[in-house]
Amino acid sequence: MQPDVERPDLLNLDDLLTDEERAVRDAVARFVDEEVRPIAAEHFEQGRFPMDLVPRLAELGLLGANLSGYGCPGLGEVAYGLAMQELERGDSGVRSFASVQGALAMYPIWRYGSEEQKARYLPEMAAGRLIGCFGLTEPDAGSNPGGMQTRAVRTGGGFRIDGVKRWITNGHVAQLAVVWAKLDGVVRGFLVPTDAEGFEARPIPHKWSLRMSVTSELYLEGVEVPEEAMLPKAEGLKAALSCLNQARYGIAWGVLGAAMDCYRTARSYAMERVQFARPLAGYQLVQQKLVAMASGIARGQLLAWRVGRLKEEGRVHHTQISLAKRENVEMALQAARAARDILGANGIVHDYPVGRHLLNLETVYTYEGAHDVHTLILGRHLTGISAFQ
Ligand code: TGC
Ligand code: FAD
Repeated sequence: MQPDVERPDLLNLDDLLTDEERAVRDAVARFVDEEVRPIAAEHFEQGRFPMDLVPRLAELGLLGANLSGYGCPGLGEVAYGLAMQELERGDSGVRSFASVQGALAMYPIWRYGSEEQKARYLPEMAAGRLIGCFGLTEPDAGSNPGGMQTRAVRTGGGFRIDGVKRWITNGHVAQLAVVWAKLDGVVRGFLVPTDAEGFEARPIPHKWSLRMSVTSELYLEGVEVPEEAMLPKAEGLKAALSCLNQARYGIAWGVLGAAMDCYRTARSYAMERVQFARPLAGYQLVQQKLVAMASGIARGQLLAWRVGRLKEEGRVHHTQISLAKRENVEMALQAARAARDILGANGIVHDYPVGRHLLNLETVYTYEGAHDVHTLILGRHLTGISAFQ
């Protein structure tokens, strides 16, 4: 069978998917083509997240999509990944919204919460009526979250939390913050309503990346929460890191969507744009760039698919997720740069999506573990020697 050069799918990987997975992908693709792509450039320029997409994401089952029970759809991991791919084909900010809501705010409750916490929050979050955020990073603790300064102390009926969290996606539109803080020196997770006294979320202005996404700083000054606000089963940094695996997995798929959009745009532009009496696509140097993009996407699709199947079998190791996040984000960033180049001056305007993807991917390269942090995670795995310090 002739491989699909337009999607692209050079290895006929479509054959590895079930009918249900293809149906999920195609439904999300339609939503993105009809409701996200037409508004993405304008929202990016204005630095606004389109909140009216939230009920639509919920209707499509994209909030907590791979979680089961409590109103969550229970999608398989590959179907979930394909949905993230399509969302990020629209914009990394839309994928980020779904990642944070599902993988970083709902997952810790689903995995580490009490029955009461799950029943109270998860159905509302899956329906998009309650937005969550995930506060791990601090001004002085980014790659090294173990160095966090946020502290919880026991009070008569619960805990008092003090600290600052920075770079928090959805922070000032969330009703619930999952805040990681040290209690007696041990990292614990707390469910903090954002209208609690002493809690304030401030937007981080002047971003030139992920502009179609809300990014905030969280201030907690003597915030009092009851005993039931602590996630009972989350003890130690390991619990917070396990949530990152969920989000990193979604990113490994998501960036394929950004790369595919860059490839498609560059390919069709190169076929039409004539310079020196031939279409750009007829020059060897341009073909080399298109081939590098399509080959990178094929490798990335295989990698994401394999990690997805391992995750479905409950056998995935977090270093395999690091491998997929690291490889695929770098591949997508290279694809976006090549596409920007092929479009010439047109690559720098929002009439085409490639510049927006390129700028977004600079954030994706850094968040959820900076590229080199994943290098060090994998280096430690290969050698048994930590090079973090
Ligand atoms: P380390 O000694 O390595 O680990 C402590 C314990 O945790 C275990 N562990 C993990 N468990 C599950 N999943 C993982 N990914 C894990 N990584 C480590 C580890 O085995 C150990 O267990 P045990 O039983 O021995 O106690 O801890 P460390 O302090 O040396 O830190 C390691 C390091 C650097 C890898 C970690 O801190 C790290 O991953 N740093 C990067 C921080 C990061 O990614 N932050 C992301 C914030 S959230 C975000 O960016 C959202 S963006 C929005 C979006 O997703 O769209
Ligand atoms: P640093 O840790 O200061 O790293 C800076 C550079 O130093 C990087 O290149 C890094 O690779 C390198 N470096 C660090 N340590 C080492 C080392 N040991 N050896 C070699 N090189 C090293 N966080 C959340 O908790 N929740 C969110 O919702 C969230 N959303 C985000 C949204 C956006 C738009 C952005 C930009 C960030 C978000 N983050 C969030 C924060 C993100 O996870 C951090 O930015 C990331 O973990 C890196 O931390 P840092 O920015 O402090 O960089």
